[in-house]
Amino acid sequence: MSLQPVPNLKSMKPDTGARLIVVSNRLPLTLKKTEQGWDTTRSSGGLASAMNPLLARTGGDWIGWAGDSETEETEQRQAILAEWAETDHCFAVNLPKDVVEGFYEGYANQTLWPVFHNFPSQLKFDAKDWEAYVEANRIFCEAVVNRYRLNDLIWVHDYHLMLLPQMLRDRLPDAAVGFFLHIPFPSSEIFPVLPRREELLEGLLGADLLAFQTHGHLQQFRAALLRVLGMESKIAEVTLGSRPVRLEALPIGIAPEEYAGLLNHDSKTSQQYAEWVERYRGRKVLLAVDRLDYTKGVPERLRAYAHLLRFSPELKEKVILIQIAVPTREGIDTYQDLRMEVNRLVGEINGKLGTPEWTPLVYINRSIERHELVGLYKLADVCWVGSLRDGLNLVAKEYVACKAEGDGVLVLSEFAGAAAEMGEALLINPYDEERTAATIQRALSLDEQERRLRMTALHNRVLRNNVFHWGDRFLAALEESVSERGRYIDTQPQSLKPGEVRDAYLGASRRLLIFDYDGTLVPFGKRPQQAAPPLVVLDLLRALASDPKNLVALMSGRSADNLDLWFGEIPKLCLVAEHGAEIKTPSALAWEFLRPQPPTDWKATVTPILEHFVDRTPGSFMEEKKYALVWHYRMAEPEFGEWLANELVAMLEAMLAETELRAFRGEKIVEVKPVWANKGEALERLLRESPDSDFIFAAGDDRTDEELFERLSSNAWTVHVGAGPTRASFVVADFQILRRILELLVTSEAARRAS
Ligand code: ADQ
Repeated sequence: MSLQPVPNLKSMKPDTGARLIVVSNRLPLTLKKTEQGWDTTRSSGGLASAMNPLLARTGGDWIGWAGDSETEETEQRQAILAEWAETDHCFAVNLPKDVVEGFYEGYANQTLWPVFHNFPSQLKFDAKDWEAYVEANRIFCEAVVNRYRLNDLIWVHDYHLMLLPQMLRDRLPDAAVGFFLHIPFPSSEIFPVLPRREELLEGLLGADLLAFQTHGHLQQFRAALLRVLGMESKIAEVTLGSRPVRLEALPIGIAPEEYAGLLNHDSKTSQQYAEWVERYRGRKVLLAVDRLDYTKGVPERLRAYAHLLRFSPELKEKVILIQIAVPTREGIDTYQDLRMEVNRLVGEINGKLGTPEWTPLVYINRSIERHELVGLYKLADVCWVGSLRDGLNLVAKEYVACKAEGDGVLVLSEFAGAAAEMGEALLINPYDEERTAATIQRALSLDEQERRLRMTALHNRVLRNNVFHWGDRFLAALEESVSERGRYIDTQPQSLKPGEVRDAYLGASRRLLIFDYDGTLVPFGKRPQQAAPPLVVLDLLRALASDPKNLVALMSGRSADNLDLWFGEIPKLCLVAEHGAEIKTPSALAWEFLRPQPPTDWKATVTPILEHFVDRTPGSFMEEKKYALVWHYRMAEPEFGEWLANELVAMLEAMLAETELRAFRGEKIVEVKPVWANKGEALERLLRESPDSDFIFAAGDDRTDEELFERLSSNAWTVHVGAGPTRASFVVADFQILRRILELLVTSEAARRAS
């Protein structure tokens, strides 16, 4: 059997000649055992609907499970699988029966599916299912590795295969691996309930690109990274050592030509359509098409429909709802319960509200042919998508694609990902049956002009953002992310060589030296006040600052009072307090604010939150600075401290989103301060103070120093103290090595003068 061809095939294979390998749990073809032997059917569901036409156009291999486990290997079965490989480039992965049960029906569909759709109450977990999930991912990995050729692009799909990206990274370190999540990503409140959540996130981070259906899902993913792994990320990127993981929101599309082709050139579709027009003449048709899954809101829709009929007697015999419900995951109890509930509601509606001439609800509990589906889309006056939660929902787009004349109304749940880009639909909250009924009533009576305006805008957008456009964007983002790897490799910091820095120092005529204090010149004390400078540090700073060629700045998160107390006596030393909020230059007598003093009334709101965290965390405490509040947890139990710090930052981020304040993680601290109070800003001021420096040296150990390193040019000597990722050009292992190098600079200069 070959896949349905797509008209006007245009190869979108990248010019590099790279092949595409698509990996998903199910292939677009399913093996079914019948009484006559093995047979091939089309797989149902959104992933197959979307990827089929895309892959037909791009070319490439598809690796997936055939939907049936090998119980007895027959010649006929072998022959079918060989034909799939030959004709359709579909390569079946063999999953043993017990692995399928634990992996597919178990962890994927009874643990991940409910949690990812925000239904934690439906979660079931068995550690054996998890093992099967790991094993299934391993079998998929083996299959990909066997087919992989250098430069291939590997595109992994969906929640069944969340461990696969990292498994592939381990086996094929240079491979380009992209991952697309078809379902939503849950809120950061719900994600942590997931057993084995760390492994899942780590598995995903093996990819070069992680793409989601909406920005909302992407943000939830970032929040989960922060909360569960303590990893910070940028809006569009997570950095892992030398490799970036690009993050994208790419709502999936459909292949509109497929629908236009059936509507305009297929006789079976026209015949079927004509038959239905005749059958439902004089009645308005509402249409709903779903897999029979509890996330799709079928009972909620039926109850809303019953409400509509009860309270709108004028609709009697004038309206009909056609509900198509494809059976799915029938081996799972929850789905059987749902099926019974829906059957009961169908009976009740038709029994209680119908008349001898009128069956208000037509319920079709099977998969229907494509030409029938397209005929129904064309026929329907209203398409009613009522998902309680949905990654995107293709039915919404398919319906709109069939409305080229601008007729018809889309009623769409605000909890479907599609709502983020289909604003002209009438949006509903499917949990509110009464208002949903009112919206359906409105949809049925919307005046023609408004109807056309809304549908035309939707239709044009569905044509534009089609599945090919989506595929292009995904593959382009994947290639871009892979090419960015070089950027990180080139900038891997080198170990700072004392001889080289000494030569540059001696050769310079004007020098600017910037040092962080805690963790850079001295080790951390248990409490901030215990890290007073030893004599050797004071002498070192004094010697460096006294050199007429130098401007030396101590740039710290500490308060101005604290810096004055410890370093105020050193002549010509420039001090920068609170990460750059205040500065005291050698030429000035007093401290200067880098920005006009901001209001500090926010402290009254943030203080009780930090106090609550102090209360919960033995050994932690709060520090108040002029511009900032800091929660220190250096003395708390390390894992508990990290865990709470993630929670605190996630909580504060949401709370401070609209303000100029941000919550920052530092070395065992969470600090709330204005976003502008950073070392990068203070640097501008120092460069004005010493404009013609031909030697710039900056050393620091934590995230606040990274802002400084980022702003300095590549000619500067940027030095990170300690382990961990950094943007600095050089690293030293600890504060002692840095001090020794600085001493070398001082003694070398003195020796040169003496000679
Ligand atoms: P699904 O949960 O399967 O997909 P959806 O996006 O609605 O949900 O796709 C269903 C597909 O099945 C559609 O293409 C539809 O035409 C087809 N279909 C439905 N009922 C049918 C029937 N009775 N007969 C024949 N075909 C039928 C997952 C996510 C979605 C996401 C898609 C794609 O859950 O949120 O939109 O992947 O990314």
